[in-house]
Amino acid sequence: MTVVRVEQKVLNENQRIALELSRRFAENEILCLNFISAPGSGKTTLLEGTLAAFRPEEKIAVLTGDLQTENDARRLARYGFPVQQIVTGGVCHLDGKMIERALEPWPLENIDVLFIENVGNLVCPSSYDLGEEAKIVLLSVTEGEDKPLKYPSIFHKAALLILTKVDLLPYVPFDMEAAKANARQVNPDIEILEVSCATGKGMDQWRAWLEHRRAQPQAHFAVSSDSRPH
Ligand SMILES: Nc1nc2c(ncn2[C@@H]2O[C@H](COP(=O)(O)OP(=O)(O)O)[C@@H](O)[C@H]2O)c(=O)[nH]1
Ligand SMILES: [Mg+2]
Repeated sequence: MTVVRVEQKVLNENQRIALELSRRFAENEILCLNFISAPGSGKTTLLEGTLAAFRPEEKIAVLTGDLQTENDARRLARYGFPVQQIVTGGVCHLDGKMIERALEPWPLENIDVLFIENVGNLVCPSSYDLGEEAKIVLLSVTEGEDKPLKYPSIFHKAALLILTKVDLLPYVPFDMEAAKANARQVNPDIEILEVSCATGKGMDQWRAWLEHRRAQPQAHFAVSSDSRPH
């Protein structure tokens, strides 16, 4: 019982910080997107493909979280936009405090789109809002179509599901229609895209989704009411 109470308190404190972050994002007209998936689903690769398509003068910034190493930040920094690695030192998710601290050196008026690559984990990051406009969940075709049912929380909260590595479909027994039906079972409103960074399939649709979201006025972030300790 004590453990549950402590975790709830940590989450409430995180929600307070997330609301403040979201207020600052809205004030500075920043579109902030929080990418969540299991390790290896293709978050960094998708972000690399995404950054490569922006003009150099665009105001894009990236925060990327990992338990250890700065590998992802090194990969992403090649595209010329500001990138910062958040090494959590073993913590399985990013939280609002980490984002606040990472943003300190960056003038927010110089950012139009902030991508956050969360720590590779399908469970913990879904409980920690970061003030983002939307969560995006990635599921690669090598992971199995049952994952939305096994890990419903993130599929429930995400605005967009990106099914990645679709170039591998001929080689793996992945039922695409079942995967989509499972995702819609936990979240009837979820948008779904199929993407391969290897072949470029679906990248135009992904960019169109992004530009559409950029064109929308930033809705003030609503703290999820069903945040629960994991
Ligand atoms: N075949 C294939 N492999 C991919 C694709 N996207 C990523 N990968 C590979 O999947 C592995 C993990 O990708 P990464 O972007 O590091 O995943 P992350 O841990 O979610 O950031 C790497 O070896 C990538 O080259 C894809 O579209 N097709
Ligand atoms: Mg990565």
